[in-house]
Amino acid sequence: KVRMRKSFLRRNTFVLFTVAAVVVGIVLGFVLRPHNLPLREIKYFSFPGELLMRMLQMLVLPLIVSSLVTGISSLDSRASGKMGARAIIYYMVTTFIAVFIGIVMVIIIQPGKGNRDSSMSSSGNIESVQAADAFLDLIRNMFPPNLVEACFKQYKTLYKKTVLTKDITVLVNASQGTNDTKYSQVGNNSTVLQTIQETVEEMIPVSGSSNGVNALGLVVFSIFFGLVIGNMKQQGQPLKEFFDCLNDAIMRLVAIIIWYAPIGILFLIAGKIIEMKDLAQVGGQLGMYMGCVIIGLLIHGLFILPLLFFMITQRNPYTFIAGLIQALVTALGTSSSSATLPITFRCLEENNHVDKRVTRFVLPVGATINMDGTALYEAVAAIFIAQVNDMDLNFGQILTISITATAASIGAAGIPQAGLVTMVIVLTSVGLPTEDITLIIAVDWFLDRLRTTTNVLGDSLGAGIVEHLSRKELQSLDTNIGNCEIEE
Ligand code: DAS
Repeated sequence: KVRMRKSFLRRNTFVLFTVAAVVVGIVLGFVLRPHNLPLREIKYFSFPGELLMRMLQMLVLPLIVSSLVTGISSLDSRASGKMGARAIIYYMVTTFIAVFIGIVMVIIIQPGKGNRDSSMSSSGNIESVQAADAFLDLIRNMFPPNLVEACFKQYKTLYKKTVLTKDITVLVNASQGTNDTKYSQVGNNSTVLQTIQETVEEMIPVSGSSNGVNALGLVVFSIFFGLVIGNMKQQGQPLKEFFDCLNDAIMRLVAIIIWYAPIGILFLIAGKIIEMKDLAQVGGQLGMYMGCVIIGLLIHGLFILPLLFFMITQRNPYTFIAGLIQALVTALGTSSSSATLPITFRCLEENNHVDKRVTRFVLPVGATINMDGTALYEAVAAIFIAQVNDMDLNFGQILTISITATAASIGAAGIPQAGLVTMVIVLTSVGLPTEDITLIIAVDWFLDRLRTTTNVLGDSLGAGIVEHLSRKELQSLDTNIGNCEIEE
């Protein structure tokens, strides 16, 4: 009883500590904001948050490989096949529901209708990425030619063609009708431009750098590698034990980092609030567009996904979500599903007691290809841009947007503003001007946090659903293991 109370307290201490960090971060941000801190100070101020991002990103590569190889090799091919099929069906169904919600919202609210806000202007020469090219790149990224080095080059193909225009500073300021000096303190580059350039550069890392990880390539390799080791039976035991031990070691590192997480999140949120543009200055159309995305994400994340979870598992979804608070807050603070992955593992296994054989299999896959928030956002943004251009989309074009938004969300990496960059695929597929991405750049950093949180929520509820649907396979595996132990 004492032990139960202790772990209950420990868990709640963590959650309260994390929630307190968010509140303090928001208050601190708004208290310091009026002081117009120069960019240098903001950079220093955000440093603790950057450290958290790096600590978590450092774990992504070993975590994805060790958890997938361990998770899949511990299942027989029949069980992993069934579990994988359930996960993929869940991902496809929830992503299409998210896109449908987004499309309904943007058609009802019509944020782009009417004359273009004077403050919204777009120009610049963002090269479009043909949908077919992007699809081939997506498949190509699944099979990195040289595993280690190519893992750091996934974005050279898909994103090198999406060259964000250098005059975004002007566009961003114009889109908000301000020539905010704060953003011109570092020469020509505004903070927004810097953020975007850093994000895009993050996606096009120098080979061997630790920035971008080709999660898609790693996931595909680890799935096949895990299946092969699983079929090697006794001969594969040493490898199985190695990856199992590696996974435990990585999760112990997570247990240490999780103590620092609230501090990092505090400074990430405060730093972003200090440097953010006044959202109040955002023009009417842009504000309506934001409202569309936010309402859509809330409907999907707080009603549709929990309803689906309850219908399948007959469990209270909100109790399950309460156990995910730290992961959701980390997603909000980091804008990165991949960076949040270690915390998502810990919340599901420690707080919600989801079977590790399920989390190790579905979480790395989900964090890479299941992005409901991103799919919803890309569909809304594409139709918003069509409305701003007074372009009436027919049913076929809306269907095309639904499909390409889903594909683009699968192709988007779990790193900040990945959904903004893959948006060019959706726009190109229906002939919309890709340079109009610059209309929505100014508010993307804010919406990115919300859609990343929705992505992590979808992955986590998915793990709970897949575990429930696979309980027969898991029980028979436990029985087999039990029988083996008795025989031994
Ligand atoms: N930031 C991405 C993620 O980590 C989502 C996006 O950019 O749309 O899930």
